[in-house]
Amino acid sequence: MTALDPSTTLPGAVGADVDARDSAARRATAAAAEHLLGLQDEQGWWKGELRSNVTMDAEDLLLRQFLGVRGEVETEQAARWIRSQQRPDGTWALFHDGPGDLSTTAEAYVALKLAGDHPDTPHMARARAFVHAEGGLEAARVFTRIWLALFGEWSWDELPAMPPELVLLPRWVPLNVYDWACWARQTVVPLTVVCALRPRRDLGVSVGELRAGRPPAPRRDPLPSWPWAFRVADRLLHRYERRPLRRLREHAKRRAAEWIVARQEADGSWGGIQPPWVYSLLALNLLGYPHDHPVVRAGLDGLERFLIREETPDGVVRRLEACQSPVWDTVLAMIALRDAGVPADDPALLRAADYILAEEIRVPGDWAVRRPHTPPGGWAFEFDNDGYPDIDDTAEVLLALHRIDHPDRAAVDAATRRGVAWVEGMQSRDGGWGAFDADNTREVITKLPFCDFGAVIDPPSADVTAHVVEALSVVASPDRESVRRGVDWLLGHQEPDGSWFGRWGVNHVYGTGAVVPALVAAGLHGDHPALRRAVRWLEEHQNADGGWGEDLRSYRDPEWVGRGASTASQTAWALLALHAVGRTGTQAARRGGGYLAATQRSDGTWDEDLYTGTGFPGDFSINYHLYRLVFPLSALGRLNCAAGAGGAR
Ligand code: R19
Repeated sequence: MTALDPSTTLPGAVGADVDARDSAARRATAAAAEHLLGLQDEQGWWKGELRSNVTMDAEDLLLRQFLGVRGEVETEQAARWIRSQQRPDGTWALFHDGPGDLSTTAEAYVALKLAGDHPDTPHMARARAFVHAEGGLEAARVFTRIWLALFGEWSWDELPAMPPELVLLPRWVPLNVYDWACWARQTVVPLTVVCALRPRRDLGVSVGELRAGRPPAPRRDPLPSWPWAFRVADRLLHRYERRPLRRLREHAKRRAAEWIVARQEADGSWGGIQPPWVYSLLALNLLGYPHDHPVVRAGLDGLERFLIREETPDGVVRRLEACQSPVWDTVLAMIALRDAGVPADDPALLRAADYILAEEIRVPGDWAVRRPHTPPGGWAFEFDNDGYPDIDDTAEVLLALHRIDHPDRAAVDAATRRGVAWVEGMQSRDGGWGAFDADNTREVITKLPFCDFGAVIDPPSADVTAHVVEALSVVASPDRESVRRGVDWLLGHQEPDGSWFGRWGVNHVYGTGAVVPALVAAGLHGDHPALRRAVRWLEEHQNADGGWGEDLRSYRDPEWVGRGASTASQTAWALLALHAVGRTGTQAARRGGGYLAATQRSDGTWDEDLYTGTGFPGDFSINYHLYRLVFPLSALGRLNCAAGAGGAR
C-alpha cells in the first residue's frame, strides 16, 4: 500500500514553522496523489478519457451504415450522445464552449437524420440553419463531403482527385506517401482507394437540404502560386480518373491493399487512431474483403475497445474515442507521483514501470524509411501502435523511468540506452524533433486541395523538441551534440513576445511550460535572456484569479494568445516553468499555487471542461481527462519540495 500521510511522506513537511499556505499546498498534493493512485489499472497503466468531438460518433454510424452492420441499439445510444452535445444555437463545436463548426454540425445532422430525427424538429432546423449560414455542404471539409459521396449525397466529381497510384511513388519523389505525416499517410492511402472506386450506397434518408445552393467562397489565397498549379493538376487528374490505365490502376489498388493490411495493429486498429481505422475498413470492404475476413473482423471488433458507454438520466450514451493515451498518461502519472513525494520503489510505480518496459517497440516502423540506420527503441502513445512510436512519448518515458528505483536495473538501463539512441537518431536535420518522423517537412503537401483539414506534415515543434532536450539532458548528458543542437533550435524558435508555440497542447502556455524546464535541464542559467523573457511573458499573462489559461481560439486569432479562463492544467504548466528557474517564492508562483489549492475538488482532482490538448492546431482539439490531475500534481509537488528545501526566493 502506498503511504501518503502528508506529514510523514512528503519532503520538508515536518516542522511547526511551515506556514498555513504551505500546509494547504501539501494537503492538496496528498489528496491529488491519492486520487491518482486510485485510478491506476491493475495492469499498471493509467488512461484518462480522450474527449474530442461528435464527428467520431457520426462517422461511426456512417461506417456501420456503409458496411451494412448498423444496429438499432448502437444507433440510438450514439444519437443520444450526439444530441446531448448540441448547443442551444443548434451547433456542435470542436471543443467545449467553442464556436459552432460547420463540418461537425453537418455530420451530426446527417447522423441524427439516419437515427430517425425528423428534419422539422427544432433541434434539426436550428442545425440546418447554421449549416446554411456557413455556406452549406459546399463549404464543408473534404472528409465530410467524402462521407456524403459514399451515399450518393455528394458528387465524386466535386472532390479533389487523389489517385491510388500515389502509393507507387518512389520515396524520393515529392508527395510520395512518406512525405506525409504518419496520420495523414495512413488516412490518405485507404481514401485513394475509396475515391477511385467511387461507391454509392444507400443512406435510407436524403440530406440534400444541407446544401446552400451557391458555390463556396474560395478558401485559400487566389494568387497564381502553388494552389493554382494544383487546381490545374486536379482537373487533369479528374480527366485521368475517367479512363485510368487499367493495369496500372489494378496494380496500385493491390499495392494499397497490401500496404494497409501490413499496417494493422494487434488490437485491430490502424495507427491507434480513428481516421485511418475507419477509412481502412471502407477501403478493404470496397476491395472485396468480406466481413468475416480476419483483418476486417479484427478491425470491427477492435473498435469496441474505443467505445465508452455511460448511463445517463436519458438512457445509455455511447461515444467513440479518437485515440487512447495509456502510455502518455502512465508516464505523466509516474512523474507526477514522484514529484509528489511517492517513493521511487513504491509498488504502484514499479507496476507502472513494468507496464512501460513491456511496451517498448523493438521493431522498425514507417519512421525507418527516413532513418534506416537507426535501431528501434521507442514508445507509442497507445496500447497498440507498433508501427508508429512517437518521440514525445519516448522522451517522457525516459524521464519517468529515470525516476524509478526498479529491481531490474539492467533492464531499465538497456531500455533507456535504446530509447536515447532512437530519439537521437530521429532528430531532424534542423536540430528539432517532430512527433513521429524525422525531416517530415514537405510544405507543398499542405497546399493540395485535398488537405483542407488538420496538419498533414509533422515538422519539428517546440514542445516535442523541449521534451527531448530535457530527457536527453537528464538521462544522458546536457553535453551531447544532439542536445546542443536542440537548444539552438529552441532558442531560434522563441516567439518575439518571449513565449513558445504549443503544437500538441494549448498553446503558448504549453509550449513555454515545456521549453523553460528543458532549457534549464540543458544547463541554461535562469538569468539567460531567453528565460527571462519567457518568465516575463508568463507573469504578464497570469489571470486575476492566480491561474493561467489560454483559449483554443489563440490558434487562429492572435488576440487570444496567452489569454483565456484559468484551467488547472495550464496553471500547472506555467508553474512548472517558474519552478524550473527557481522562482517558486515569488508572488506569481504563490498565487498560482493558491489557485490550484482553491479550485481543487474535495476528492482531490480538478474540474476541467475546457480543452487543453491539441490534435491539430485550429482543427482538432482534445480534452485529456487526466491532464487536470497529473500536471497540477507535478506542479504542487515541485513547489512543496522547493519550499521544504528552503529553495524559495
Ligand atoms: C503528445 C503525444 N503525441 C505527440 C501524440 C498525440 C496523439 C494525439 C491523438 C491523435 O489522434 C488523431 C490523429 C489524427 C486525426 C485526424 C486526421 C486529420 C487529418 C488527416 Br489528413 C488525417 C487524420 C483527425 O482526427 C485525428 C485524431 C500529446
